[in-house]
Amino acid sequence: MKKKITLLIMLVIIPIKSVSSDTITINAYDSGNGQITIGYTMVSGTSTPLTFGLRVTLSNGATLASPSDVIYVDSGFPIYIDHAYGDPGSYNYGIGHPLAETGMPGELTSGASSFTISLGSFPDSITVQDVRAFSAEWLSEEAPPSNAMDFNLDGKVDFIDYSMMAGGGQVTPASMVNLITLQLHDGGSGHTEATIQLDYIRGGIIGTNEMPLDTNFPQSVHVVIPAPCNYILTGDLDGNCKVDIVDFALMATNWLTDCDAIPTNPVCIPKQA
Ligand SMILES: [Ca+2]
Ligand SMILES: [Ca+2]
Repeated sequence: MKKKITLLIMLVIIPIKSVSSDTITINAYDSGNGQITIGYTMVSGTSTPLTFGLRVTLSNGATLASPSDVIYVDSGFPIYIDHAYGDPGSYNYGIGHPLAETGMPGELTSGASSFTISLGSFPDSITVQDVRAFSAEWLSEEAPPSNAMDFNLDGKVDFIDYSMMAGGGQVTPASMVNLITLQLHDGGSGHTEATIQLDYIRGGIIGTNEMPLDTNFPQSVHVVIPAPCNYILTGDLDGNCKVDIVDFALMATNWLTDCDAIPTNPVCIPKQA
């Protein structure tokens, strides 16, 4: 940690450009069965994305019913700052949750038509203790330089500081077809327009150059949401009336998870009384 703090002090001293010329395009599409898949492509510049703060709004009453509607997240972006906000001591590196309440800190706990995708990538040199120390100050606002985690001295601790901590040679892919896939639920019309914008509270999209990336927001994607299945079918985990590879993938995602042993694992959702 001491070595890193030295590095961070150096980063603060180095003048930072006010505008990034690096541009990322977000590619969102209807991937079938009421699912939306979000990927990206760097279209200019030399940096690649380090963190994402994406606000998603669903029209026609469509929702994410629960956090388990995260079908897939790329393993290269396992850090979810919002999960750590409430109790940094409980932070589990790589086990947090990528969905957050829009406009407030914390993990998404129930169905929502508006939510934030909050995720990022760290190099292996950043430890759990480093993340906890940073998370304890997440969104703090103090006059600089009183907060040691406000690395760019702008008076608040956010994704800019987060990316500065995570900088130093981190490399992420220049494009990714599937960054995250979400299962949407119908609000009654059989389809929704999913509008994606930057979530500025969570810093928008920060590049490995420690600067916000320019992007193609807002954008929307039309997603067809099939009617729910009216049959009980053992093994149909996504409830689409079919047992197929998607259900198998859902089971594989939680393979060997033991909720009795680790009840704080976010995939362990308590049954309603
Ligand atoms: Ca700051
Ligand atoms: Ca199924």
